[in-house]
Amino acid sequence: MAEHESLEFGKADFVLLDSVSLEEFMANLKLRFEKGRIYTYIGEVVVSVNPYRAMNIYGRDTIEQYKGRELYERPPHLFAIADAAYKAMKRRNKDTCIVISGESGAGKTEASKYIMQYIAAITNPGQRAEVERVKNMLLKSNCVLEAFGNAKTNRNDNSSRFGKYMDINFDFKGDPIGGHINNYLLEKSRVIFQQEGERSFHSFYQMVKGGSESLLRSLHVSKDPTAYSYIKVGGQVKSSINDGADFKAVADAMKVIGFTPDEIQTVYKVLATILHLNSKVVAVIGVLLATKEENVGKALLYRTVATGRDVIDKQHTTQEASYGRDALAKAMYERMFCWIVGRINDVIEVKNYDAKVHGKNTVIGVLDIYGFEIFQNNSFEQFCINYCNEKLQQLFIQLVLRQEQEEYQREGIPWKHIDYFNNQIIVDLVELQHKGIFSVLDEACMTVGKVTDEVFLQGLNSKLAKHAHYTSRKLSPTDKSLEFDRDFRIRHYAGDVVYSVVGFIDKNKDTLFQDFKRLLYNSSNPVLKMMWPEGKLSITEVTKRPLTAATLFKNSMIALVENLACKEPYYVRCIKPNDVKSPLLFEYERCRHQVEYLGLLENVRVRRAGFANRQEYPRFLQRYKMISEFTWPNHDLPSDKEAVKRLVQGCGFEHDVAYGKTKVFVRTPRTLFCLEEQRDEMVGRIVLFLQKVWRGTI
Ligand code: AOV
Ligand code: MG
Repeated sequence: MAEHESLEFGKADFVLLDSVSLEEFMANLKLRFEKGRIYTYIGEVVVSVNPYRAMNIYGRDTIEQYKGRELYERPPHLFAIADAAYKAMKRRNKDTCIVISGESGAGKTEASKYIMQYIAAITNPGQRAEVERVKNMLLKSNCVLEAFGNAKTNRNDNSSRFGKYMDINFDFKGDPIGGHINNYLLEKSRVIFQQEGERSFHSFYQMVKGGSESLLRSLHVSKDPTAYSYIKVGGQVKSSINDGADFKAVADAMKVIGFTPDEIQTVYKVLATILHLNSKVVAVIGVLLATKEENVGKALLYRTVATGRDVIDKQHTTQEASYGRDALAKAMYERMFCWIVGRINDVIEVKNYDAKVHGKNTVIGVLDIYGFEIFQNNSFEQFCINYCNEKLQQLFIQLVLRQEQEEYQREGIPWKHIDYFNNQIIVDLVELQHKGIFSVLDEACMTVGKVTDEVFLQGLNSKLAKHAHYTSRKLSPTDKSLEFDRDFRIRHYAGDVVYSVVGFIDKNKDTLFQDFKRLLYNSSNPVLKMMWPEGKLSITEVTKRPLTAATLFKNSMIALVENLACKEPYYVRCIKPNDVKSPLLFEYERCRHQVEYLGLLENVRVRRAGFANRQEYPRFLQRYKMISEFTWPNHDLPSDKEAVKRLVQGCGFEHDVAYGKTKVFVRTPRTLFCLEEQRDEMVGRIVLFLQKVWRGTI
C-alpha cells in the first residue's frame, strides 16, 4: 500500500477506503483521474484509467524511482507491477505473466508497451551486446505488428485487431535473452470491408501515403487510397494518424529486425496485389506475384475439382468468383501477417543453445488482446473477440477471487465468503462440447447440402432456448433491441451484444479454393512461395477437412489460458473514461459499468479481508530465521509452525498475522517490509562477522 502519497490525490490503494462501497470506489477513482493520478492499486492489481493525453510519467527518472523497489514504496504505476513481476521471476525463479485487460480503447496496448520499455530499461547493466540486440528487437517488433495488425475502429484509432501474447526469456542474470510471440486470430474480414468511419489495417494507408514514387510506380499503385475499393471507405476517414511518417518508421524497424530487402519488397507486393484484386488488372497481379498472367486469371475464374478419377476445370459463377477473390485477399493478408510474426520469432527466439539447456531460463509473459467491443454491426469477429474477453475474465475470477478464498478455507483461516458474478456460464455457452455456440456452428457447417446462416440460427434457437444469457428475435419477438430476424443476443459479463448471424457460416468454414494455394506456391518469388507450403499438394491429395475457424480459435484460447494459469499472474485492469477520447471527461456511468463488470469491488473486498502475503512455514523460516534468537541458526521447537509463531511474537507482529495449516499469512505488506529490513540488517551483520573471522581478527 502506497501510504506516502498525499490524501489530496485520494487513496492510492482501494483497499484503504474507509468503507467498501461502489460510491466510495467511484469517488476515489474520479478524484484520482481528475488529479492526473491514472493508476491506483487493489493490492497487487493496478487499475488504470486512460488519460487520453501525454503524461510525463514514463521517463528515465521515473524508471529509476521504481527500479528494485517494493510495490508499496512508490505511488501506483505500471512500472511497479513490471518490477514486481521481474523480481518474482528473478528472486524466486518463477515464470510470471502480466495480463492486461479492459475494453476496446481502455489503454491495454499502450500499457503493454510501457511495461516492455521498463523491463528493457532496467535489465542488462553489463551492456552485453547480444542482450542489447534482443531488447532492441523486442521493442521494434511492436511497431511492425501494429502496422499490420492494428486499424482505426470507431472505438479506437489504433485498435488491436489480433491478440498478442509475448514471452520474454531471461537468463540466470535476469537479462532478456530472447522471446516469442503468439498471435491470435487476426480480424481479416477488415481487408475487404470496413464499417462506416473505420479503416483497413494501417499498413495499406502507410504504403499508399508514405511509399516513394519509384516504389509505388513499380507496384502500379496510385497515391490515392480512395482509388481502391477494398480500402476506399477508410481512405476518406479523417484521423490523427500520420501514415507517411509511420511508413518510414515501420520500414526501418523491419530492417533492424532483419527482414531482407526482398522480404520487405514481397510484403509491399502482397499489399499491392490485394489492392489490385478489385480492379481486374490481372497482368499487374501476375507480375507482382511472379506468376503467369493466365494462371492468375484462371485461378480467379475457374476452380479445379476432382470428380472420381477425373480432374476438371469448373467455371465460377460471378458470385463464386467474387467470393473467391475476397477470400484470396483476406487469406493473403492473414498469411503474410502470420509469416511476419514467424520471421520476428526467428530472430528473437533464444539462440544460445547453452542458455536453453543449462542454467536458469525463466519467462515473463505479457498479454495484450483485443478488448471487449460492441459495434453497430457485430459479427463472427466480435463474437470471437468477446469470447476471448470472457475467458480472461474467467481466469481473473479463478486466480484472484476464487482460489484466494479457497485457500483460506483449505488452511482453516476464518473467512466470510464474498460473492461475485461467475461468468463461467457464458464461457460454457460459447465453448461447451455439443451444446455450446461454437459446436452448433461447426455442426451447421458440416451439414451436407446448402448450409445457410439461418440453419445455424435455428440450431441455436432449438439448443439454447432456455439459456439465461442467450436470446434471439424468434425467442423474444417483442424485444426492440433485436431488430432483424437474423439477430441473436448474448448477455456478456461486460454487457449485452446483439450479433447478426450473417456470414458466420462462411467465416467459420474459411474456405480458400485450392487453386489459389497452388498459384501462390508456384510463384517464382521464394518469399511468397514460403508463405503457402500447402499449395504443394495436388488436387487429388487434398482430402482432409481443415479445422474450422471457431475450433481453431477455441483451442488457441484454451491453450492460452492454461499457459497463463501456470504462471504467477499480475494484473492491469484498464478503464476507458469516456467515448470521445477526452482527457477531461470522467463519464460516471461509463466508468461505473466497467468497475462493476471487471469485478473490482469484489476484488477489493477479497483483498481487504485477505492477506497480502502467504508462505509455507519452512520457507518463511529459511528467509527470516536470522532475525530471532529462537530460530537462529536452528530452532528446537516441536514444529516449524511453532518456530514461526515465536519469531513473529518476538517481532511484535502477531496482530497482523494468521496461522494456517501449512502457511503463515501476513495481512499487510508493511509487516513484510519490516521483516525484510530486519533481515537485510542481520545479513549485513553476519557477513561482517564472517569477514572478521576469515581475516582472523576475531
Ligand atoms: P486498447 O489496446 O485497450 O484498445 P490503446 O492502448 O490502443 O487501447 O489506447 C487507445 C488510445 O488511448 C491510445 O492510442 C492513446 O491515444 C490513448 N492512451 C492509452 N493509454 C495511454 C497513456 N498511458 N497515456 C497517454 N495516452 C494513452 V483495443 O486494442 O481497441 O482493445 O482492441
Ligand atoms: Mg490494443
